[in-house]
Amino acid sequence: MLEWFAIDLIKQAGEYIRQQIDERYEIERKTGKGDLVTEIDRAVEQLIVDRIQDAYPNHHIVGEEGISTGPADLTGTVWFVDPIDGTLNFIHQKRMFAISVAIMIDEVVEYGFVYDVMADELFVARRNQGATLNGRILPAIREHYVRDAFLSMNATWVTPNRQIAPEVLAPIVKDSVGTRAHGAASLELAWLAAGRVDGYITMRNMPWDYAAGKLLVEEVGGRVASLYGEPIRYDGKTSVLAGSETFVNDVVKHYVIAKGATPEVRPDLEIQPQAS
Ligand code: 2AM
Ligand code: CA
Ligand code: CA
Ligand code: CA
Repeated sequence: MLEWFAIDLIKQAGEYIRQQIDERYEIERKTGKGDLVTEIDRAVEQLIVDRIQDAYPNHHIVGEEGISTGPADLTGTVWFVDPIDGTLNFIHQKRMFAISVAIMIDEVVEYGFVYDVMADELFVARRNQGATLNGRILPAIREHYVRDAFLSMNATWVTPNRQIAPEVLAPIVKDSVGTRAHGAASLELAWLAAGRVDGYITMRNMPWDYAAGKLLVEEVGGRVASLYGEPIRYDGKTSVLAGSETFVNDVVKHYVIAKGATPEVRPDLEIQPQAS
């Protein structure tokens, strides 16, 4: 069965990462100083892709580190794979990174898996069937507003950047109970599903970052949208705003729309890409 196959695969990949984490490995820059890839990221993606292709030759895969087997229209069964989500954490902290895998069937995400490799915490969501953490059912998330939310968001988004004016998100940081930057999108969404944070905001995520975590959040009754309240797409870069329905509405209505922010990239503010 697909779910058990995926779990076995992810656990195997996790074991491989734990074996390699203290060894020497190559690190390469992708677009800038905060955007790195290691030999391990690539090896793990390869390991995962090989096993999927072996077991399910007609499935498609979209992987962060370049292994992609189409199709552009996302029909059939498509696996979104981020072999190490939170590469900077992997390199510097040796913890707080995850393997993120989502399975989309005919354009609907049916399964989401986020595996915190060092904590050995596996979050699993199955569409319409809820979410679990290491086999225990996660309860529905509690309602929040910005004023009583404990948030996960990178400080990058309140400095000049090309996605959003800093004045839009700074008041949210100020009004919330507290803001933390955890540096691994899939894990931040999984923690939201587990009630460990109450909101998550990022301005730049790709489907392999959020596809699994989004289903986790939705399966405990939360909502995941763009910062502007639009449905999230799976065909490219997007902002991500996640939390309870009341939290998401509060952000969109009282902070984003109130400031007149629109989903335009601001090339005039281009800076070195950084961890989002
Ligand atoms: P990654 O570690 O797999 O690259 C960092 O705060 C979070 O944003 C991570 O989940 C990171 O995934 C993701 N991210 C998406 N695009 C990024 C980019 N261009 N540079 C750095 N992190 C990025
Ligand atoms: Ca990356
Ligand atoms: Ca990622
Ligand atoms: Ca990655």
